[in-house]
Amino acid sequence: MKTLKIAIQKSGRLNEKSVQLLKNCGLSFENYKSSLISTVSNFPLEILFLRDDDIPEYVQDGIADIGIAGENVIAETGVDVSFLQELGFGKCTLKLAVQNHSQIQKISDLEGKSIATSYPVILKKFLAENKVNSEIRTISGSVEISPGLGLSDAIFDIVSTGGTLKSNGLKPFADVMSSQAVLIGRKGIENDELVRELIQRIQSVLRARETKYVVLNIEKKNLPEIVKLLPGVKSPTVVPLAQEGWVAIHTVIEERDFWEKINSLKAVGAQGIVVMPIEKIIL
Ligand code: PRT
Ligand code: ZN
Repeated sequence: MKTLKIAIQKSGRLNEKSVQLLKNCGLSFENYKSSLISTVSNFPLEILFLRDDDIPEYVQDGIADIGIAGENVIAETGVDVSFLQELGFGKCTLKLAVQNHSQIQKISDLEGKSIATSYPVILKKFLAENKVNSEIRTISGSVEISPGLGLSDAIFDIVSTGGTLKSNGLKPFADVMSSQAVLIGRKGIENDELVRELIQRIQSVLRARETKYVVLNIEKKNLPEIVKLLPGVKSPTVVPLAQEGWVAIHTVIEERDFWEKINSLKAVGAQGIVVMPIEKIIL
């Protein structure tokens, strides 16, 4: 039987969540920090642990069939791959930033200035789209210290909390690209049966992440009010309680309007509300 190969980051910001996602998909494997390859025992899959920068090209060239990488790295390497699934972690934004006291306030102010970055390809494209000519200084790390050292007038870098910019006396002034971790595949691999199976499993894990399983007790006479509040995928499950006139309701609530929903459920008499995480939702 054919074995699929997936490339994930060996260590760094995407490693833990990539490993966790695969484990939540029911895949069994040893996560040896020292080895480059791990074999999944209950699915025809091999996991290659690589530097994130190498993953897009390895996938494009077929060394791995699929891979998990940040959209920023995929855009920077300019590969031709299929986007299979957004994964909702590793979220960040590529921003232009300058020193707090800088005169540069808008993109056109960058004309003739120098910008330090580890993402020259994305930056070059952005500047061309905005018809601005700047000098791009490519450096591989610690981009944020470059203006303070007098090495550049601005920087173009990844920002998530903004803490690093702040502690280096920098302020962002333009968002260029938002990014998250995505599952990519070699062109055409999306039709592969094993890949389709894996994507389905990933989607069921992602869906579950956005929802909570809720059990609550309610007087039977309040049932119509409650059902109105819980449109859900299907009607909620209603289970009679030993106490006459009372029922328990089992339902699924979306994380994003969770507190609002819980408060309105309480307002119509819901009691003993128990909230549980959901592992998978298979449609
Ligand atoms: O060793 P390897 O090459 O595999 O890893 P790496 O060191 O190149 O990458 P790594 O692990 O730092 O990041 C992997 C991916 O995580 C990136 O390509 C992004 O897609 C994503 N990501 C999400 C981030 C951040 N958030 C992030 N904050 N990557 C880097 N950062 C940096 C940022 O550059 C800044 O210097 O973290 C610093 C702190 O950011 P603030 O704004 O939270 O202070
Ligand atoms: Zn890297």
